[in-house]
Amino acid sequence: MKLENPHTGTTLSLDEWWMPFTANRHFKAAPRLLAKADGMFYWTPDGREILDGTAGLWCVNAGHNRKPIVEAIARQAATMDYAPPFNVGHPVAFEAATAVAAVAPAGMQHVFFANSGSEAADTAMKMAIAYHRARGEPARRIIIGRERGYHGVNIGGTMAGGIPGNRKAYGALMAGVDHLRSTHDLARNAYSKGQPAHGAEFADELERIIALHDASNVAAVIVEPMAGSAGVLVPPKGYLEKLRAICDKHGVLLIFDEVITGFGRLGAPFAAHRFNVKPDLLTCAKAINNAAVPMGAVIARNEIHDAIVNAAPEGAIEFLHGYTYSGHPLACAAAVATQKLFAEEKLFERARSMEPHFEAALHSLRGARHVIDIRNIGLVGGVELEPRAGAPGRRAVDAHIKCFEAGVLVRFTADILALSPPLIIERAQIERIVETIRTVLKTLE
Ligand code: PXG
Repeated sequence: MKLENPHTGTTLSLDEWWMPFTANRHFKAAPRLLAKADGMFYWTPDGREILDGTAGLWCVNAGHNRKPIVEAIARQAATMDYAPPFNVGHPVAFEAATAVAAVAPAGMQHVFFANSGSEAADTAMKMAIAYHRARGEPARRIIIGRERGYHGVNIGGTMAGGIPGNRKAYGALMAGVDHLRSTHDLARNAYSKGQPAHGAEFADELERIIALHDASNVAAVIVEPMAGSAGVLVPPKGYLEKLRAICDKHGVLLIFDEVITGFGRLGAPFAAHRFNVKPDLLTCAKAINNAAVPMGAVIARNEIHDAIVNAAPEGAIEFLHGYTYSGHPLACAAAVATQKLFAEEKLFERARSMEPHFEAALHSLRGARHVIDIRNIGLVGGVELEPRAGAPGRRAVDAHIKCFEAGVLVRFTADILALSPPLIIERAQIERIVETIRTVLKTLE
C-alpha cells in the first residue's frame, strides 16, 4: 500500500516516528491512519468514514473541528503566537483560567497550567508537598496512589500509578509511594449500572497505610475518581466519601485526577460534582480545550493556594514550578472557546440526559460472545471480554481492529473495550457503535 498525506500528496515513510504506547512493528505492518475529522467522525486517508466512539483518546468532548475553537486558535496564532508565562502575562491565559475556574467545584478557584495530564499529575504532587512544607510539615512527602491507577508517564505519575506494565521497567524511580488496592470486584459487581453496590470498605485500608507510614510523613492520596485507562472502574457507592473522610482525619490531601472525568464525561462538570466529593487538588487536561492544543491544569482549593502563596516572603516566587508552555496562548484561546461551547450547547447536561440510553444500549451486549462484564457511568462504558487462553489482551486488540475495519473507533486496554464518545453523540450513533461491537464479537476467535 502506498501511503501518502492526502492533503499534500507527500509520500510517507513510517520508520522515523517512534510511536507512543503502540506496538510499532505490528502497527507499521498494517497501519491504520486518520487524516481528517469533523463532528462525530474521522476519515482515513483513502476517505473511509470512522465513527469516533472514543472522542479521540477520551478528549474531544465537543466533537471534532468545532468552528468556534478552530477560529479562536487561528485568530490567536495570527495575533500573538507565544508569550512567556514567567513574570510576564498575557490576556488569554487569565481568561482561560477564569473560564476553567467557573466550572470548577466551589472554593477551587486557582488554576495552574501545564501541557498534558502527565504534567498536571506531577505538578499536583509537587503542590501537595509544597503545601505541607509551607505549613511547617516538610516531612509529609509520601504519595499514596492506587493499583490500576493511571496518572500519566512522568516520574511522579509513573510511580503513583498502578498499572504494572507501565512501572516494571523503571524500578523505584521515586521513593515514598504506596498504593491502595483497586476497587475492581468482578465477583460482586459484574454488570453494575453506574456506581457498583459493593466495595466502599476498600477505602478502609487507607487507614492502615497511613498508620504504617505515620500521617506526619504522608502528603497526599491521588486517585482517578473513575479509573479510565485501566478499564473503566467506577467507584463503589460510598468509597470516595470514605477516602475523603480518612484524608481529612489525618491532614492528608486528596488529589482527584480528572484528566478523563473532567469537562462533562460523567454528565457533570467534574466527577467531584457527580459524586459530591471535593478534592483538595484536581488535575485535568484533554477536554479542557477539546484537545485542540496540548494543555493540562491543576485546580487548587483556595486554602491550598493561599497557604503556599502566603508562606513566601513578599516579592519571592511562591511555587518554584512551571513550564515554558504553561498557559500557551493557542491552548488558552482554545480553552476559552471550548468552555463557551460547552456552556452554550449544554454538553455536560446533554451527556447526563443521554446516559440512560447509552447505558441500556451498552448493557444489551450482556450475553454476547466473550463478554464477562459491562460497566458504565456518564458517557463512559467498559465491556470486559474473557481473555483468550494463553494470550491475554489479544482478543480486545482484534476487536479494536475489526471495529476499525467496520468503521467504528473503540479503545482497548487489556481485554476491556472502552467507549467514551464525544458528548454530541446521537442515539442512532450509539446504536451503530453497539451493533458493530456485537457483530464483531460474533466473528472473533
Ligand atoms: N491521568 C489520567 C487519569 C489519564 O487518563 C493522564 C493522566 C496523562 O495525560 P497525558 O496528557 O499526559 O497523556 C491520563 C491520560 C487510554 C488512554 O485510552 C488514556 C490516557 C492517555 C492515552 C490513552 O486508556 N490518559
